[in-house]
Amino acid sequence: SKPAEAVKNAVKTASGKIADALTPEVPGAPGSAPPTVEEPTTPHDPLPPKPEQGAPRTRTPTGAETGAPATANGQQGAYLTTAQGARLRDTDHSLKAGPRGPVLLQDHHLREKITHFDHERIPERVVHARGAGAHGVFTAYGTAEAVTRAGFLKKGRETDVFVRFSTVLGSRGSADTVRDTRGFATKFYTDEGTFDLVGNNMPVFFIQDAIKFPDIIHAAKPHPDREIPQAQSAHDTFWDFVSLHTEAQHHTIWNMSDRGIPRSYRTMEGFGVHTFRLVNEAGETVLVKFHWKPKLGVHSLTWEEAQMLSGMDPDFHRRDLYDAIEAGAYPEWELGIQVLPDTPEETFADIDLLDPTKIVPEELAEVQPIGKLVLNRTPTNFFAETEQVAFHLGHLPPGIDVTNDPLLQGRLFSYVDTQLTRLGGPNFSQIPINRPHAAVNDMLRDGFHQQAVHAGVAPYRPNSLDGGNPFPAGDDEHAFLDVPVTVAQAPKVRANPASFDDHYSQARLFWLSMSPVEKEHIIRAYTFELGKCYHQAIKERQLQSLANIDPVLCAEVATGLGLPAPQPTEPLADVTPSPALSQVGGEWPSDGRTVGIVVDPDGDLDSIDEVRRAVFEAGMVPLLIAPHGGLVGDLPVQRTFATGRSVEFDAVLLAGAPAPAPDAVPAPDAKAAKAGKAAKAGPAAVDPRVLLLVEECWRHAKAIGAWGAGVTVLEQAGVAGTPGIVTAGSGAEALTAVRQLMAAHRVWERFPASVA
Ligand code: HDD
Repeated sequence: SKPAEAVKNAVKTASGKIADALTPEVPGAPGSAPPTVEEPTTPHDPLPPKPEQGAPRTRTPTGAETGAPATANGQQGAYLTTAQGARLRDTDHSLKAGPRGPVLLQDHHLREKITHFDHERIPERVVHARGAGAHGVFTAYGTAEAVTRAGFLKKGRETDVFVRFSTVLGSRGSADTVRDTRGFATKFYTDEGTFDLVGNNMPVFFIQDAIKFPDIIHAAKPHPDREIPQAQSAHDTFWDFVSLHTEAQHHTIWNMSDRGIPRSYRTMEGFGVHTFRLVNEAGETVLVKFHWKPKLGVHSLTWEEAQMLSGMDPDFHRRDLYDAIEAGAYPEWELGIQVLPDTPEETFADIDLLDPTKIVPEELAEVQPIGKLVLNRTPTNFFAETEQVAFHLGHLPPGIDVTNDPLLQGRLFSYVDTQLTRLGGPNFSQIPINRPHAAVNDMLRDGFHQQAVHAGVAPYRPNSLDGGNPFPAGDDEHAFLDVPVTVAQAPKVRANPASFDDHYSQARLFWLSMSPVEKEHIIRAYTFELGKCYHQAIKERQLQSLANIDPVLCAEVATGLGLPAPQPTEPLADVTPSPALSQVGGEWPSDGRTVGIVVDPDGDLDSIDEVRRAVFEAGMVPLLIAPHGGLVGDLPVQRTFATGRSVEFDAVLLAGAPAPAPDAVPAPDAKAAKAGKAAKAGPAAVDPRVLLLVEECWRHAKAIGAWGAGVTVLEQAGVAGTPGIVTAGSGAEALTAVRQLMAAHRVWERFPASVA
């Protein structure tokens, strides 16, 4: 390696002597001696992984650092300094010519502080701007080993992950509980390279070809003139597009269903949407669809709860995710795959697997669990992690490959492209949250925000000057395999396969798979959203699509809109419902759910602590609600009648009947008395805010339990004796009965259902 050494030394000593030093020694240079080193053919002296490739720093739910460096909080000492490390005496006063004088331009600290602040914001994501993230671990069951060579899916392998959940339409500051699709993007930091599964909580998409993504998003985002409405699909441009562009109808009915308003990120399913191709050690392939199944079941808010929460707690989902993890109620999902044969037609049971507006019903191809995801760490810094994380469908490990789904193909371009402006250049994979946990040895160099100090002189191949590094990996060295799928000889066209023309059969399948109460919710959602449109022609056009999905659905929505229901323009598809699509039915764990306990400070407080502990021991969050903050007895109050509202709780226990506050708005009876009418004799008045809480919980089909004086509240609210209302002899009994009701998520029979 002498000549190479000589070149390096020459460069180092530099200053005019380089040419002299180079001439006689460069191998192959005219007049030089024949080369003494052979062209390297095997890897040796590989460059070590770059120092900054370590895992992003994390901490446990209690805030303790996990293996973090000494600079864990991003700061390196006790004293305030400038960005250059000079200690500062004062950061509260600009440098002035005297206390009353003008500010001096020479104040470099003032300018550094304000300039940095001026540039603190980066562009929000063009879609999925509003999100919340968490770290976790994925453990493989090994059940996928037969169909994929992916190392992280081998039995028992544990892989660090970061998940970002999101809404699609709203801006960064918009409310969490709007009616929308939710993003479910997972970054697996596998030791064979990062794998991003960038999915949604719905298994289908509005469009079949990525070229239409700007169209659907322009239609769904706020109107360009007034920039309203924020984070809503209930407006003319959205319904204009989806009623004209009927391939969107399947995704749209999912949005109008309860799936559009999840109770929590923890209670959402996730879907990879597209069909992917897996390849095993033998080179054999299968087609798969990815599913995330939440341990807690799939649950939603009611529309009224969602609307109230948008005002009362716009951060409801973000808070819920954070609080659950901090409380140790770690959210869990199983990752599953539907395994489908890789045939030349790329269809299964006549379903075109390249059409992202179609599902494969689970009854036709079972979802087989292949691993478990546990989210167990909250981010340390929202911007550094949740905002700067960058997902991309092309981040694939060996064993997982893409298909020709035209939506997927366009996404392969879009995700890297968008980061160039959002994260300021091509080096976004060096941002801590995006760093692979596998060793990186690329030949990518320079660019905005380059963090690495690359050694070596030869970021090209082939080379001899860096010992031939980096070397391509062979098949047995975990190299990525582009599956050599045969590409059919066909003319170059801008066209879809004929099977993509079926726009209604699976929307109808979805509708017919719903329980009566879910159908009722869908009818109400369409009626609300179309009712918010101004253009009559748009409503009529959408009713036409509903008629093609199902005449009953169409008739009910038409009634709500006060319009005639049109006849179908195409024969109704003959479909077999898929019970797996319904959320109603089954029993689910109550981990991390919230139980409000209403107490009367002047009432019987004996069993309150015991009930509170029992709620906690059942893995749920007890929140004491009282007329005032501070303590009731010796128990801390978490919510007052001013700060607590029904929508925050999954169930309510009434331990007492608090009297109205002395300065409260008079109760209806008192008003009657004032008007000279006789007030009805009855039990002592209850604070109207407690009655409101009970009425709302009842309307939202939540379990309510009462004992002792609490029973009076049920009577005064007029809900005693109705389904899902428990009157018990003790707090312990009430909690047991309420927990049983909570297992079904809601007291479903309380919802009206006009459609069978
Ligand atoms: Fe997308 C973000 C999911 C189609 C272009 N998409 C984004 C995110 C999710 C999805 C979850 C947020 C990632 C994060 O948290 O950072 N997108 C989907 C799904 C689709 C889909 C499930 C269909 C099956 N997307 C889609 C198409 C295009 C894009 C067809 C463009 C042709 N998506 C983007 C984007 C975003 C994005 C503009 C915005 C921010 C980002 O990528 O990093 O590139």
